[in-house]
Amino acid sequence: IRYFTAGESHGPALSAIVEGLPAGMPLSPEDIDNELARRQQGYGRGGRMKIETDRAQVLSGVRFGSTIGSPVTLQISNRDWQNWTTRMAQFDKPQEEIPAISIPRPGHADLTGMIKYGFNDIRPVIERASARETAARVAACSLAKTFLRHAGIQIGSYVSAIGPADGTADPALLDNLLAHGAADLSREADTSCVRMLTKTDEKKAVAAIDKAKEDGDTLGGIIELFITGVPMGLGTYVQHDRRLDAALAAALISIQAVKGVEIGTAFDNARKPGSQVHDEMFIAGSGSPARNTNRAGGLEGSMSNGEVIHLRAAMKPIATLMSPLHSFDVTSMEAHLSHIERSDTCAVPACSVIAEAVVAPVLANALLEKTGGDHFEEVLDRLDAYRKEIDAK
Ligand code: EPS
Repeated sequence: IRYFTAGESHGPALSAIVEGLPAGMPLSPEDIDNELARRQQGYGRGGRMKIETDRAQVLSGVRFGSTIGSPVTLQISNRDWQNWTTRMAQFDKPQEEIPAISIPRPGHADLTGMIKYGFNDIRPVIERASARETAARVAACSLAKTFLRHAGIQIGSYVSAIGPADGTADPALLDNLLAHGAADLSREADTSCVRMLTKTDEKKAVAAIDKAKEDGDTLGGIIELFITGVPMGLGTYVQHDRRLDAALAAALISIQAVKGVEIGTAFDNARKPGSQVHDEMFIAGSGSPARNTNRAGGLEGSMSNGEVIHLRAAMKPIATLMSPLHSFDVTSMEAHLSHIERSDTCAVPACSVIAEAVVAPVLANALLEKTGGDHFEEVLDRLDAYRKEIDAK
């Protein structure tokens, strides 16, 4: 499965082409649009989310509620486009001069982007560097997420920190929510406006966001991602570019503002001796191998090891500050406070939904590499046979 997205934040639409899904996979509009709606939630978003109601129009690759093996084209309209037809016109030159944005924001793509692409205006950089692009990605990846769900693989997440507000879940609560698959965890997190798991944590996070907004500041945070139902043996250690841990980390880092990824308790593990890190193996009463801990986060030798996959991602605070930082004007080369435009105070809850999305094609590809198959039933039959083979060992 591979996909591309296109579209500017304030252009007419975002689009995506997704190729490589097996034919015959059941797909409903809700499989895509529910993920788009989840991505739009979250306390701390700015005015834009009040304008948009993201829905994907399917332009190819689906017939009578099933994929047909050909590329799927998805399109999401930008409602805000109607306010930008002059500033973002594709061909018509504006009647009056549109002032260039010339003061780059520290932490954004602005300065390097304009120099690299030869612009004297930051606008074209903002338009594509914007996290609005993630709407197209979530739509594209929702197809892989649906594929995995049908294959018994569930992806879930919650937010464990927003700025200084810690919301790390109680391990027993987490185990409970993961017991029947990671989708339960996400359903629970979705009931909170910050996707945290207790009301006390939610309150602290909301207060932190309110304070940041009042100060003209922004907040980042930490996302916990869990994937359940992954059979042992997806990915491989035999070649660098087929390592599942590397591909999952790359997918998460590709999300705008994500700057750190951790697999299991990797950073904690680094400070401890091996005897306190590696997850010991036992033979359970049922006769199958079992572990009491999962510090490796479900990945050993760059392969899934049959345990729950646990990834953590760190999102930096958004770079557009209403109380701007020091910068300079690229036209006059004089010191100036950085450019301000409408933005979010915090987008960590949305980022957690995006994180769920972007890992889906990675896992779906690892699964397809194991099973092969052009038709969905063929894939499921082979997966079923593989699961039985593992269980029999
Ligand atoms: C974003 C800036 C804001 C966010 C946007 C990401 O948009 P605008 O400039 O239109 O106010 O709302 O996120 C989305 C539009 C979205 O759909 O998530 C940025 O600069 O990254």
